[in-house]
Amino acid sequence: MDDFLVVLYTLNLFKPMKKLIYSLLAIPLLCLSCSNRSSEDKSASPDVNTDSSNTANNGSAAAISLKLIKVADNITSPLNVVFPDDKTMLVGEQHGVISLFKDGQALAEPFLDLRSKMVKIGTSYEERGLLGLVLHPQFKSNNKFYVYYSAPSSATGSDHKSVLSEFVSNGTTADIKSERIILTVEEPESNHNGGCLKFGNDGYLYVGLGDGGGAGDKHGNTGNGQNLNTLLGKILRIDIDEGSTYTVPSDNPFVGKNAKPEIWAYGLRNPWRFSFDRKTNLLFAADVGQNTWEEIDIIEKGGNYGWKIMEATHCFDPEKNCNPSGLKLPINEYNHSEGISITGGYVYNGTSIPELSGKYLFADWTGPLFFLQKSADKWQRGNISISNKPSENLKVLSFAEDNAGELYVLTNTAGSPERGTGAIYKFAK
Ligand SMILES: [Ca+2]
Repeated sequence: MDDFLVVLYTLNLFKPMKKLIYSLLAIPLLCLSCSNRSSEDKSASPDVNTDSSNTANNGSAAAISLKLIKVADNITSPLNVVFPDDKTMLVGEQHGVISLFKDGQALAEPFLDLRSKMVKIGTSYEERGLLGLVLHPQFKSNNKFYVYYSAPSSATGSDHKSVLSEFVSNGTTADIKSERIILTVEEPESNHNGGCLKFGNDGYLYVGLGDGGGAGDKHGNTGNGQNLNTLLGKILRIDIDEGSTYTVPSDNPFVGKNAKPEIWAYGLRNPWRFSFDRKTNLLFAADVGQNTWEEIDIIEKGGNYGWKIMEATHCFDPEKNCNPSGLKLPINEYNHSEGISITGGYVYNGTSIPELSGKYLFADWTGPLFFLQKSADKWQRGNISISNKPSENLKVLSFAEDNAGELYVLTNTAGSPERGTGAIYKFAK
């Protein structure tokens, strides 16, 4: 059934048939980060909200119209773009190649080709690959950068392992032999691999991991999200400048407790992109939902973001009368009438689009672009329309932020790492 839905997406027939599918099939939708479902999946009722005062539907904000300026094409699956300086960008694609662009043109030689270290990436639906890329805060002086990719594993019960590694640039390429493996995490399923990497202004590296995959966080008694003795379903905080691999900052919330000390926050399903607001230092994360609800969270030290007890502000397991006490609920959510898989972005801190200033820009993978703005103590959601949309069929894979705080959207026309056309666009007025 999953393949059938992928085909519908590819043929752009999914939206017209969506209502029919909903009415005919009591099955969860296939989406980025929720594939490989089985018939025993739990379906959370969208009507079960444990506490109406905690609803994340806070009204809507007036729409904003923007333009897109193409800054790169001739690529397929851009998941990460980082900016060594104002004239160069590194583009990491899901299939494992990082390219260096100077003044909008890719250099002929790949900056780094990780394919020899990775699992073979599927040609249709695929959640594994080169998922994370970030520059060291002192990249200009030490040339270090970090990647997160899916590597083969022979461990019992593993589909593959997620690998976090450091490499060193020589300016126009990076020697693959410069790899320093920092962390590996066995992944029981092919999906929900997280992979977002960001440095905080504390100098520590924050790493997002999905719940290990399958559906409904099915591994273990409580699922991985709520299990503090696994790194799966967490955001980690580690010091990659100390030790042969890394060390754990002494002020991490679970140091000295019966828990993995690397954990900064937990109860996540598949954080598909998080970012710090440069101005406020708030950490915004998009957590992909299971069957019904997509959510945005503000991640705080030691916070439990609910999965799999809750899907956004709704009971998931148990389906009714779950206990939300102690859980951090999202600041906003939307259901699967508006999209199927959230893609987190950035708070805009650039100068070219004043009306977007201080607003959190994000999207659904199927294309709709949104923003959040704080009004009193609520986060209201508004739509972003694109006046010069290049295609009606753009999957929003990810976002990027340059050194000036301007934002970019990373797209593909097919939603597959080896098919369709990829492109990177800068947002403009
Ligand atoms: Ca949650």
